[in-house]
Amino acid sequence: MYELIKRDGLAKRGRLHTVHGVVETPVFMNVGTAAAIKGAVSTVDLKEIKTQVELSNTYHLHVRPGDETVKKLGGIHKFMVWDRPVLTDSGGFQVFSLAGLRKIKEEGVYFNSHIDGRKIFMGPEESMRIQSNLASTIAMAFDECPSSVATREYMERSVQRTTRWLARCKAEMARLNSLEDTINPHQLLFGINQGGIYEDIRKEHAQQIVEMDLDGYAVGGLAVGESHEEMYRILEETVPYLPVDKPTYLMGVGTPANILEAVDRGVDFFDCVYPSRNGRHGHVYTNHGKLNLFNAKYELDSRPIEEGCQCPACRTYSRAYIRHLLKAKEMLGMRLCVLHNLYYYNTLMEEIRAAIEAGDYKEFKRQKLSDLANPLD
Ligand code: PRF
Ligand code: ZN
Repeated sequence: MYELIKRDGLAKRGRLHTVHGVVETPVFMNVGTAAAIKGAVSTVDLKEIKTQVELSNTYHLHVRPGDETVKKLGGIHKFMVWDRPVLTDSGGFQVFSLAGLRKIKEEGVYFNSHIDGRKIFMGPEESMRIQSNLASTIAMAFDECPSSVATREYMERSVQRTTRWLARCKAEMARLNSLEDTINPHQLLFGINQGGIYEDIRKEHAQQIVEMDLDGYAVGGLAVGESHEEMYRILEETVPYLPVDKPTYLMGVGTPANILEAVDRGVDFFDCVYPSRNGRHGHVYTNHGKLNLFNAKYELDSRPIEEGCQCPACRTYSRAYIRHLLKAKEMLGMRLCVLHNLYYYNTLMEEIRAAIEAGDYKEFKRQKLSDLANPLD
């Protein structure tokens, strides 16, 4: 059940009640593709860095260790020892971005595993069964994320197929949720809007999927190569057709600035690999932009990554020490950077929620964007 607590312009402050607890929105979900946040971050750490929702991938867990295995071990929550909400992406996007040779048919997608090359088929029913075995809190519909350079003709046919796939997802999810041995019979299903940069296709698709009355709606197919301005324009043309009284999720986005802009256009769920991937490369977020800790100017810098930050890295260690760890390829270096970055994102979302509650979002956004664009040193 989603509660819309407050609106400030188009920005939404909401609360999603689930069987695994409450999600305060806007929220940034922390990406743990294969049931692990890359960078040696444990689920004990996640609680300390204010993670609300962990995100895993159907495709990866199906390939390894196998969703049947996870089911035998009691589902993903027991498996990874995480009692808060988990969202699983459907596999559609990962198949398109990772798998080798693939063939898209009406029934689903035929592709080769990126681990051992073996042939795999995944369609809407398979994706729902895998996600039901994993027993995540929120399952995502099986969609096609067409290339950013897809023609209008391709996009139209792809989106129509994604709509037919969504109807199959909904029916299969209802069936699975009613079975005796389903671990989470309250699993939620979010639909995904597609349509690339074609506003009329986006709008028509949004209207069709909203009629299907799902638990939440995602905007997919963005941040796949189009400009930021184009992404903001598509959000302005699409989000108004999605229900305000359901979660609105922008998949795979993005930078702090992208999130600030998307919240202002009505989005309240996000996920992105940036904080963990950048952290593993020694790139750390601050309110005044990103720092590259490999830079020589931090060699004798005894300050924390960000003054005042209460994350496990900043409470204890200096830029100079973390830089040394990174250069010496000590795992702790990466780990501290990832912890800081996720804490930074999760704290940014906390500030966003407070600003919306205060009815002060526009001014908050203006100030944040201005700070982000002005490096301190
Ligand atoms: N579909 C799915 N997952 C996704 C996307 C999508 O379009 C994107 C696009 N940025 C990220 N993750 N299922
Ligand atoms: Zn920090």
